[in-house]
Order: sequence, then structure tokens, then C-alpha cells
Amino acid sequence: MPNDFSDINECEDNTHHEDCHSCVITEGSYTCKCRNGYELDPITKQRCIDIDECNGTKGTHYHLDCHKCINTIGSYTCECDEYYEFYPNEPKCIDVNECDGERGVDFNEDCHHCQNTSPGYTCRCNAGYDEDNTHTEGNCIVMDQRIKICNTKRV
Ligand SMILES: [Ca+2]
Ligand SMILES: [Ca+2]
Repeated sequence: MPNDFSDINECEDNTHHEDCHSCVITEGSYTCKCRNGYELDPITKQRCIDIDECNGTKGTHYHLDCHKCINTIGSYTCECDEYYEFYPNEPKCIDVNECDGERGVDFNEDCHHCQNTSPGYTCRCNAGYDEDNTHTEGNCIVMDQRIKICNTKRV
């Protein structure tokens, strides 16, 4: 007698869903294993759908240092606050070291000794100057000429 309940192997026949990353045969059907950043569609269990990490909890589903989470297919990316930059190896924001940059471009031209802080930077000044570190971008100002101040800063 021939075997009546012919179990079609959707994985071998390539009839499984195209969004099924790794087809796994089950009794009478199939399910899928999904790559990182995807989860099994809870309804059909036969395809992989993107996880919206940004819908989850900061520090759990997306990085604690991700300022503004933006979902992408298979992953997510971040927008960073001012004075921070996106760290490409991990989806998070890191402080910009302005002091590594160019005087008058990345930090104030009048800042004598730039010290990186997070965020921004502070300045240590030569004798005869006041340190103005009331802003995120520190600066040195000639004593008693506080009007002159700041903002020879980057564009
Ligand atoms: Ca995603
Ligand atoms: Ca900084």
C-alpha cells in the first residue's frame, strides 16, 4: 500500500516563503530560523520579519547611548545629539573629541588648552586670560573684556 499522507518538503521544494531565512522542516509543514535582527512572524511562523528595536526598551532592545533610535530592516541606527557622533561599529552615540580637531574649526580659536569633555569641551587658559567654561564650548577671554567672547566656532 502506498503511503497516503505524503508530507511535502517545502524546504527542499523551494516552496517556502522567500522571507524565510533558514527553512526548517516540521511535521506536515515548515518553520524558519531567522537571522539576527529578525523574528519569526508570530502568525504564520513561516517567514522572518524585522524586529522594530526602537519600539523596545532603551538599554535592552537598543543601545543605551543611542539618542534617537531609527528602525531599519534587519537592524537600527541612531541619530545623535549635538556634540556627539554616530559610532559605526555599534549603534550608539559617542562624544566628539573636539580637541583632536583643528583650532578655530573644531574648537574655539581663543581656546588655549582644549580639554575634551562629554559633551563639548572646556578650556584651560594662559595667564592674563579668563576661562569661560560656562558653555559646552569653552573659551579663553582676555580679562575684563568679557564682551569679546566666544563663538569662533565650527560651522
Ligand atoms: Ca529593525
Ligand atoms: Ca567632547
